[in-house]
Amino acid sequence: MKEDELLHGGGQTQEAEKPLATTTRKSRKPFLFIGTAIIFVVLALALGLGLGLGLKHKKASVGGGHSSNGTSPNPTNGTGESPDISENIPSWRRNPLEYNLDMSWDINAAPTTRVFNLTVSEIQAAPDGILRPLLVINGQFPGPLIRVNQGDRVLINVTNQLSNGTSMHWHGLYQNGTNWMDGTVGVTQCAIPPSDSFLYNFTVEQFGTYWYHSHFATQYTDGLVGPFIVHSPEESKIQEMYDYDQVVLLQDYYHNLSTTLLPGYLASGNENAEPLPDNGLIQGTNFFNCSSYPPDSGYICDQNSTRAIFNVAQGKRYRFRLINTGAFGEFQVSIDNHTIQVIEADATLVQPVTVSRLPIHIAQRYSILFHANQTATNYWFRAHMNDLCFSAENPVLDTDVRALVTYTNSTSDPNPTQSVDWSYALDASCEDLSTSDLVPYDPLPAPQVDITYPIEVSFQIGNYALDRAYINSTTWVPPTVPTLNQAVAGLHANDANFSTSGVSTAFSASQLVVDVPTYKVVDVLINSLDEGAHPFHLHGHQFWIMASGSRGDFEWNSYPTLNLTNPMRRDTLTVDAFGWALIRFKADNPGLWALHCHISWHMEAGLLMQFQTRDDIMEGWTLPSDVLALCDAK
Ligand SMILES: *[C@@H]1O[C@H](CO)[C@@H](O)[C@H](O)[C@H]1NC(C)=O
Ligand SMILES: *[C@@H]1O[C@H](CO)[C@@H](O)[C@H](O)[C@H]1NC(C)=O
Ligand SMILES: *[C@@H]1O[C@H](CO)[C@@H](O)[C@H](O)[C@H]1NC(C)=O
Ligand SMILES: *[C@@H]1O[C@H](CO)[C@@H](O)[C@H](O)[C@H]1NC(C)=O
Ligand SMILES: *[C@@H]1O[C@H](CO)[C@@H](O)[C@H](O)[C@H]1NC(C)=O
Ligand SMILES: *[C@@H]1O[C@H](CO)[C@@H](O)[C@H](O)[C@H]1NC(C)=O
Ligand SMILES: *[C@@H]1O[C@H](CO)[C@@H](O)[C@H](O)[C@H]1NC(C)=O
Ligand SMILES: *[C@@H]1O[C@H](CO)[C@@H](O)[C@H](O)[C@H]1NC(C)=O
Ligand SMILES: *[C@@H]1O[C@H](CO)[C@@H](O)[C@H](O)[C@H]1NC(C)=O
Ligand SMILES: *[C@@H]1O[C@H](CO)[C@@H](O)[C@H](O)[C@H]1NC(C)=O
Ligand SMILES: *[C@@H]1O[C@H](CO)[C@@H](O)[C@H](O)[C@H]1NC(C)=O
Ligand SMILES: *[C@@H]1O[C@H](CO)[C@@H](O)[C@H](O)[C@H]1NC(C)=O
Ligand SMILES: [Cu+2]
Repeated sequence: MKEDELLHGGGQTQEAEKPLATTTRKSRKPFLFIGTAIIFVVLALALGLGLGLGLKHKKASVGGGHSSNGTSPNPTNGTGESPDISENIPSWRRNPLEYNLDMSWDINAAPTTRVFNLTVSEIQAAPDGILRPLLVINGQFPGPLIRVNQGDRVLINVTNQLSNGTSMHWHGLYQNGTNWMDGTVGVTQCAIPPSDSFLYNFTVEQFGTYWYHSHFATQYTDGLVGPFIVHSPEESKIQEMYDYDQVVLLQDYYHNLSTTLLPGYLASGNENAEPLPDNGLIQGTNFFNCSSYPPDSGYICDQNSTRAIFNVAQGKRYRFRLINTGAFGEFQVSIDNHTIQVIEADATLVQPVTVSRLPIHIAQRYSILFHANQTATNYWFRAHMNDLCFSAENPVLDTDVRALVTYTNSTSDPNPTQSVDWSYALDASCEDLSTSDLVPYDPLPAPQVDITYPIEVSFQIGNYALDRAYINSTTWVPPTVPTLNQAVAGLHANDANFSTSGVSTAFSASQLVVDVPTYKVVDVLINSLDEGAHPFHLHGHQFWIMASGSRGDFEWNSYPTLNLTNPMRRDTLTVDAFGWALIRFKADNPGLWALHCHISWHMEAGLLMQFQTRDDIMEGWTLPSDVLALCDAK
């Protein structure tokens, strides 16, 4: 099948593919297939229950005196009164069943080309009951599941129906040899202009849990996020550990467009007071108490939103692939009465580690396993938003973000004596799970270091100065011409400024670009002088975490004795408040790669630097004409 035909509907599409039996699990297949149809992990929304049970659906400005606020719809106690959910899901809400990963997917299928269309537009929608402008993909929120196998080529046609530019970044994927498909506006591409489209075309060399999001200013915060799951034959070794596989999106959530909130945040004299989330969502939904806002707030609020529901069957084992697609808030995840086992962090399989509560910061992913072996009733799945790391309190925010885990297909709130939260205190800090707890399942020794680049992270807010973030003395502002385009042109022209070693002098003052000699092993010592925790993400690589600490400084004396055997490797690491981290990567992937804080507000405030690697390969590149053409539009 030609790619052109695939693209234009001539052939098999993602949806049209028949699920094939995998070779590794043949004996269980028929059971699983039926199971998927009948007792599967339904992640059903309780939408429509209200209709069935006579809840009032008054539309009013908030504070209109609704009596049902913040609680689940009336209990059905498993009597099956809820109407078919698909008929009651508002058209803008993605059916969460789409995030239920059918276990009959063929992880051993030969590499193929898979085609997706992502059309981005702006609508009015109310994910938690409050109506707001929301950016959606293919008309729905959150974004569609992208599911492929390792080795597949993907063709993803992103069409922009917004009045602003957009882009899409494939978080965690290497893009080895296709740096211009990385989706990072100002680094690897110009924004896709309104009414235009761009075809992302790359092969997927890794496997595990990834996600995609707009990488244009703070835009993803307004709805442009979705899961990107890659399977592999290598997964057979862990598939034995679970019966069902489920994507779970967690995110903090604002009732206003990020572009509305941004000017206040960046305003002069603002002491880095980030906009505070108004709510948290699981699978793009949650309740919100309409009466939290005064009647004259101007918000339109319907007290008919809902929670995510996970149906489980007694005795079955579940894999939940948690993805924090939020802007600012860390979550601490737990399931009442059930311990959870962590088996994957940022697409690195890890030796199972049992925890009761798991911290997950912005852009990180964890796969957790749990066994539905408790008394068959309802329990809370908790994603506690850690507001202790916020600069202030938002009175309307309920940090206790929950979904329902039900053994009995009922939507009643759990009985508080039966569903009991873990007594361990919530973390007061926003630290990651200790790296000593995370041991990669497939060992990979860290190579010896060649070059070390220390960097300092700070926020500088003076009188009358804008609130800007700095790496050393640079605060990033996206350039009109992406640094990749500049570098390729400069290398072609044999401009020596573009093939230096160390901090590059070829770019403008708002670009901190470190040009790394080919194949060198690089350590970056991130030293934070800031009072907040920052989840740092490196594009195009997984890094080894060589050492990290809260407070204090890296002990240079310890450098020769760092553990090289099998340190944890991932793509997003939280650097603690006033803390530091030493991360290591091999400069073998050609291109311009961003290293940035993934908190939307901080990146927009300038917390981004770049590495330029493999000049030897880049000097032979000619950027595709469609990539260059993005910069021609006005
Ligand atoms: C993508 O959209 C094109 C029209 O632009 C359509 O022909 C094609 O079938 C779509 N492909 C998929 C996988 O949805
Ligand atoms: C509903 O909101 C009202 C007004 O804020 C409050 O008094 C009441 O306790 C809330 N009820 C529930 C169940 O949260
Ligand atoms: C379940 O529903 C039945 C019928 O409405 C009711 O009699 C019973 O009390 C309910 N049980 C619970 C635990 O709510
Ligand atoms: C849960 O109940 C609803 C309503 O009766 C029914 O449509 C659905 O099939 C049930 N789901 C499971 C997993 O039993
Ligand atoms: C992408 O989709 C748009 C809108 O349907 C279409 O005009 C364009 O031709 C598509 N691009 C490719 C490469 O198929
Ligand atoms: C995708 O990229 C490959 C490799 O560069 C190329 O051969 C192919 O023609 C591209 N496909 C489309 C539809 O542009
Ligand atoms: C588009 O960009 C402008 C300028 O930054 C901003 O005011 C507006 O809110 C943006 N629209 C959306 C939907 O983000
Ligand atoms: C809530 O009620 C409003 C007004 O009746 C309706 O437009 C909206 O679709 C409902 N939302 C949900 C999630 O059911
Ligand atoms: C439930 O499953 C967990 C994880 O497999 C196990 O540690 C625990 O002992 C089981 N508990 C019961 C009551 O079977
Ligand atoms: C959940 O755990 C609590 C505390 O250990 C216990 O009291 C309760 O009975 C458990 N719930 C069920 C349904 O077994
Ligand atoms: C950042 O600043 C520190 C302290 O001045 C310096 O040692 C380091 O070399 C600088 N790093 C870069 C990448 O410029
Ligand atoms: C990227 O490809 C180059 C060959 O061009 C190879 O040497 C390198 O190991 C690859 N890096 C990754 C991270 O796959
Ligand atoms: Cu940050």
